[in-house]
Amino acid sequence: MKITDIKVIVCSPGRNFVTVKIMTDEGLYGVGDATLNGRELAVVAYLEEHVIPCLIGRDPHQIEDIWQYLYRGAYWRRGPVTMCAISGIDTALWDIKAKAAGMPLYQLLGGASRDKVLCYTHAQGTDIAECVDAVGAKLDQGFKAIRCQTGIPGLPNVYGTGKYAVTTNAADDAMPREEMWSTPKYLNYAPKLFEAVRNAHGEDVHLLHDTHHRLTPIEAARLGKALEPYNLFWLEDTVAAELQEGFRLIRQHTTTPLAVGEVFNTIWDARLLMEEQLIDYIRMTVVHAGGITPMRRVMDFASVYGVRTGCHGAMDMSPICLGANLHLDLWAPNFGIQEFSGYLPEILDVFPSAWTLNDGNLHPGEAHGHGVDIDEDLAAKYPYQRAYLPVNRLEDGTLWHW
Ligand code: GCO
Ligand code: MG
Repeated sequence: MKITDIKVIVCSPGRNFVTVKIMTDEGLYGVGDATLNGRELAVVAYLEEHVIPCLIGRDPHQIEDIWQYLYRGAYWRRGPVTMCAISGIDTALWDIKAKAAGMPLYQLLGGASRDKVLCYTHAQGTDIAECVDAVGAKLDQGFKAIRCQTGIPGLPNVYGTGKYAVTTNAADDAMPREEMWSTPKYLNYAPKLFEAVRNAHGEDVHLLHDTHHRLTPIEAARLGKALEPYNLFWLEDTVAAELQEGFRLIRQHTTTPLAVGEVFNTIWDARLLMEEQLIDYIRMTVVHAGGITPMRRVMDFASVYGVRTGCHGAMDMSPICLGANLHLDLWAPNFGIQEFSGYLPEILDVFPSAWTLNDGNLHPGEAHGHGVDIDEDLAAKYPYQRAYLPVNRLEDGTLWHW
């Protein structure tokens, strides 16, 4: 088999997506997600100018060699733009291989280790009462695990809450919006949220929380300790992800399980965290990690240290990325949970998907390949819109982690 053509399709059905489509001389094609939220066109240029010309005529079955060629061969390794581009290619190649084999992708990975994939969804409110109600609504929909985020008195527009909770491209995102942050206000308020949610909804639901890299290690340690009575499934992204050593201090002080890694893009970003068992869940995901080939390695490496998986799955990972993640989730012996924030209906129309959601669990489906496609005609009706993630400042104006 030979690669005859590779297209990069950019569309914005409510938010921007970059999709790679690889065609072959045998008529089989595969698709992969290459979306990097807020930096989409940098990945498009990387693919069109530097990757695609090298792959025309190559055998699409040589997934490992193509991955090494694009990663090692570039000399300039790592980084989100590079790794999203490689991921688009790698995911499309696995899609082709599984279609050629006449199997759903999880069979090629080693088969299913479970019947269904537990997922967590999001509940948020501008205040605690609203978030408690939102948790109730998600429980009514059948979800078993719920990430809770609330606005904080005195701080407008806190991440994951209010108007900006749904990660669509809002009209006012054409330039970076500014949010405001205060760690003291947050640390005093966050435990009250979980006290209220447990009081209202009991002990059975798994509760998660995301701090979006905004704390220092000792602040994260304090928060983890304060949340212990509420028995969280995980506390996510407490400190800046670059500071792997910072987790040593957090770990010494709290038994709240820790998750990190949505911004990592290679296994080396998480090596120390896993080797020293400083985390419980690794949040890396197919699109930002460079594809299925390296994600399988991350998952295997994590399993050696008792670390479980918790793939990032917000709406800016396209349904293709979710589909690919779900095949890995169904296979991985050390699977933990899959994030699922859901999609707008127009996104699901553009990306016809074999995966299903039932009673708080996902399944990748039995379609050959990874089971997600792109409707190119429909995609063309939703042109790209420049959109940024927000930036964050402390109350005195200091630029802070977002
Ligand atoms: C999550 C994430 C997202 C990210 C978003 C950035 O845990 O789902 O923190 O909300 O902010 O994916 O593009
Ligand atoms: Mg997060």
